[in-house]
Amino acid sequence: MSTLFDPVHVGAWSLPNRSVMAPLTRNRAPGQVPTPLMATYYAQRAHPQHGAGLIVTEATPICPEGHGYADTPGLHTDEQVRAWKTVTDAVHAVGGHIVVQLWHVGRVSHTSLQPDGQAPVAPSAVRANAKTYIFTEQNGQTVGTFVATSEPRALRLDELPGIVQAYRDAARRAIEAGFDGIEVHGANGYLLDQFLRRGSNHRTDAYGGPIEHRARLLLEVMRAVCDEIGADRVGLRLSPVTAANDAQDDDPQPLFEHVVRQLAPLGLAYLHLIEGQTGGARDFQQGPAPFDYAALRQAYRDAGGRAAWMVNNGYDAALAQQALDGGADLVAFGKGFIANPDLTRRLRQGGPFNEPDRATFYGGGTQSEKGYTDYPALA
Ligand code: 8OZ
Repeated sequence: MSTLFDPVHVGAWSLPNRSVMAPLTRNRAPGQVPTPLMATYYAQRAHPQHGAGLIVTEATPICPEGHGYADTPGLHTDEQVRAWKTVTDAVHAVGGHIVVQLWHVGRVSHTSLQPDGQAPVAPSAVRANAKTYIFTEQNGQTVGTFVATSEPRALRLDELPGIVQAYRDAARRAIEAGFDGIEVHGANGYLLDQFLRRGSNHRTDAYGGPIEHRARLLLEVMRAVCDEIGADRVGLRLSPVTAANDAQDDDPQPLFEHVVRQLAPLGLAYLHLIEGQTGGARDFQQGPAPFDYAALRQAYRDAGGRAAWMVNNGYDAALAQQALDGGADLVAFGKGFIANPDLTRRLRQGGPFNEPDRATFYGGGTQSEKGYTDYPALA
């Protein structure tokens, strides 16, 4: 039987343990460029025994239109590539592994964050009943506020190859920036998830309607990035039942089983499943029945899929061991890694755990170490 603390081969990587730092948006990259403090933050969490066996970065937009929140770091300019290189160098210097999560927010954005104040792009012109995070000037001070997302415009059919190309370009830049690979963000109601689900995809062309059509863009993106950097350096995050960002589908089981069956021949490094409501109830349900994650994995394995199976959402040491005993390969921890740079060591010895400070999850002063790099490791 494997434990969280045993090494594992995943795709192209030999990971020292099975504990993964989940992708975590922190809004600490002014001008959309990674900072030296971000290098410190990730390196603190990269120790092969005490920290994460694999780090997945915060969600990182692949193009200017892919941004939907203030001060998130992109991967679409040379300056961003150079800045990310200092992050990956710092992580590799301590023996860590790091992949970048490639993100396009689609309709979960605000005109003030879009090039020339344009409407955000989406499968269909349907506004998300969701909030996004922007900075505004109030009395000479910059204040972060949550605001309603803007009305999007539907992407034209002839624009979709450009979206696929943007993912491909970002995958290439990820390797230039020194990342060990990428994770495609297919979860939480962002662009690729918007195409998957009936609530946000009302298209009548080859990218809307039946499951096979709604899954087309995601699958084209996955094939493109695998072709660009090798499937053994590529993961994908999915959230079959989340309601995050107004994600809605009335029958997710056949939808996601179709997706994983189609992914099976690609030879991905890992599949990353958010179980239940992102950051909330693990038994959250959409559709006619509780989602059957075991059936999803079986559908993938039956189709010949060999990727490592990563699980996430509300895990502690006991639940993680249960998941590994049940056939999962990797467990991702979010809030635990915000507050504990040496979370893996603490899980192994049963604590103690620093408590995360919610007030500093987002923003919190781009140059400030508070709630970011000042959580102590055990002596
Ligand atoms: C929290 C705040 C902003 C963005 C996700 C990228 O839910 C996010 C996100 C989370 O995947």
